[in-house]
This record gives sequence, C-alpha cells and structure tokens, in this order.
Amino acid sequence: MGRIPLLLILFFATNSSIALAGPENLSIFDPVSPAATPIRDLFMLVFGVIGIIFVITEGALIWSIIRYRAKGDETKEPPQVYGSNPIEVAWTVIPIIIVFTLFLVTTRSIYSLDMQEAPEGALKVKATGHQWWWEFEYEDLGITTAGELHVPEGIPVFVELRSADVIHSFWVPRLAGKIDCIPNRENHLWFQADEVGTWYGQCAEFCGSQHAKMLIRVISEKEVDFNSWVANQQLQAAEIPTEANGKETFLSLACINCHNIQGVTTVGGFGPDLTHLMSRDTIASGAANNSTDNLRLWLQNPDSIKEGALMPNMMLSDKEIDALMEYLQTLK
Ligand code: HEC
Ligand SMILES: [Cu+2]
Repeated sequence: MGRIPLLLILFFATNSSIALAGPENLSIFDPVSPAATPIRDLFMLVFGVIGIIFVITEGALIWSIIRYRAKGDETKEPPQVYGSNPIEVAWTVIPIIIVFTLFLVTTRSIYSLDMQEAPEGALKVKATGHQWWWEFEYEDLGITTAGELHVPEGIPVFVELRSADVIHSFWVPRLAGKIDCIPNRENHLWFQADEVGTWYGQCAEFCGSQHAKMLIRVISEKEVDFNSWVANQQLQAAEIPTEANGKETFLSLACINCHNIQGVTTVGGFGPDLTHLMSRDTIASGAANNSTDNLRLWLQNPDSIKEGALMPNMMLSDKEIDALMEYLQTLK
C-alpha cells in the first residue's frame, strides 16, 4: 500500500483539470495531436492494470480483516497453506507476465512516437531554449520569432530542439510528450495540432530562477491564416516615421547588442528578434500580455515582470521610453 492510494489521489487531482478545462488547459488527458494520444492511452492502460491489482489485493486484505477478526474463538483461524507449488508458481508467473506486457506496450509507444527525420510534408521548426524564453526559427521560411509558435492545423510539425545555455525541456502536454533541450545536442519531437486553437506549454526542466515564466504557446491556424502570418513575418521591419524618432533612440542604445530587427540591425541575437514584436500576444515568453502598459513596464525594468531576466534594467529616461515605445509599436 502507500504508493497506489497516492497515485489515485494524483490521478483525480490531475484529471479534474479536464472538468476545469479553462483557456490554459495543460492536461495530458485531453490530447489534440496524434503524438499525444498514445501517451494518454498508455497511461490509462497502466492505470487500469494497477487499478485492478489494487482492488484485488486491498479487497483481499479488507475481506480477511473482517472475516477473520479475532472473536475469542480460536477455531476460526484461517486455514494455513505452506509449500504449495501451484500457488508459489502462480504468484511468481502472473506478476512477471503483467510487468513484461506493460514493458512491451511501453516500448512500442516510445518507438512509435520517436522520429529522428522530418516526415514528408512536415513543417520544420528549430526551437531553442534560452534562460528564460523560447526562440523559434523556421529556417526554410526565413522567419525567427519568440515565445509563440504558429503552426498550420492538421500538418505534422517537426521540431529540432536545442539549448543556448542550460538544459530546458519543451512540453506542450496536449500536443506531444516532453523532450529535453540539451546544450550541444540536437533532439527532436513532432506533433500535429488537429484543431485550430492555442495550446499551452511550459519549460519542464528546472533551468534557473525564472523557469516557471518560460512558457510556450502553440497557435494552430487554418492553413490560409498560417500562410498570411508567414507572409507578414517574412517582411522586414516597416519603415514608419515616428514623431519622437524612436528608431534613432533604439539604434543609439545597447538594445542592438542583443536584439535583431530585420532590415535594421542584425548584430544582436542574444535576445528575442523584435522585427514583428507587435504580432505577438505576449512578451517575455508568455510572462505578460503584450499590452502597452506591460511593454512600458518591461522597458522601465524587466525585473518587474520577470525577476532576474537576462535583459538588464537600462535605466532609461521617460523620454527615451516614450520614443522606444513609439518605435516598437510600429513593429507589426
Ligand atoms: C543584454 C542584452 C539585452 C539588452 C541590452 C536589451 N535586451 Fe531586450 N531582451 C533581452 C532578453 C534576454 C530578453 C528576453 C527575456 C526573457 O523573456 O526572459 C529581452 C526581451 C525584450 C523584449 C520582449 C520581447 C519578446 O518578444 O518577448 C523587448 C520588447 C525588449 N527586450 C526590448 C529591448 C529594448 C528596447 C532594449 C534597449 C533599450 C533592450 N531590449 C535591451 C536582452 C536584452
Ligand atoms: Cu527552461
């Protein structure tokens, strides 16, 4: 006993998130991708088998406690069985068969999901974990973005996983299992979003103080919507003059050492590409909505949104922030 009741509690605790399925549903029991369904099915199978074992063993225990409770009548002791070969063989062989079957089914699931080469017609994306944000590069399409991964509905997506610093782990529970991003190594994962929607995920390997704010959003869209998103992302930054001439301010500050803006500056790369910043719903890998207030707060002091973020507090004056805000908001 001990382990199984705990599992039961855990099961109902995690499973209850189905009922509560809010916008940020992270339940592995609610897959929308053929790369996630086998994981749910395997869990259910293993859980079913151990559930039956639990009921049988605990049932036998409770039954014998009640049936053979001492009532001062020595003659009612349970019959003792010693050295019965058939019984010894049965309770050795049955567990071996159960464990072996579960082992085979598990290996089959692992192998069926493992994919080291992109399948025909897949969209290829390179996902790089940084402390504490995600970079997504669509090399074939010439797009670099951050925090939010756009994909077409119903098409397999083949993700190459890397890390720029420490070990991270890419996990979007409703789309696929989790796979680590390891420095100097390339791992792979695939998924296919069979519905239009936003699927939430999270770095699943403790990677430093702001690990919990290293979120992932996968946005699956109808193919036409995806294509128009691609067409916009492929454009260089629009040249829109602003009153306070924010572009000059941006170029005069250290921003350019860390951030790229296609068509403007490409010496950065340490921080997120800002070319189409305003096309994102969130900033800082989902740590805050991309609202005017939050963007401003971020420029004033990134720590107020993500304490310890690797973008320094630039001690900008209000005037500089006004100018930068104007400029950043042209980056659609
Ligand atoms: C030392 C490198 C560095 C400098 C200098 C820097 N940034 Fe950043 N910036 C980062 C990093 C790293 C992030 C991602 C932080 C995170 O999410 O954890 C970031 C995030 C951002 C974001 C949010 C982007 C997104 O999609 O989430 C904006 C906007 C931004 N920086 C603007 C600026 C501006 C404007 C300047 C200049 C005033 C600047 N940064 C200077 C490193 C830097
Ligand atoms: Cu991480």
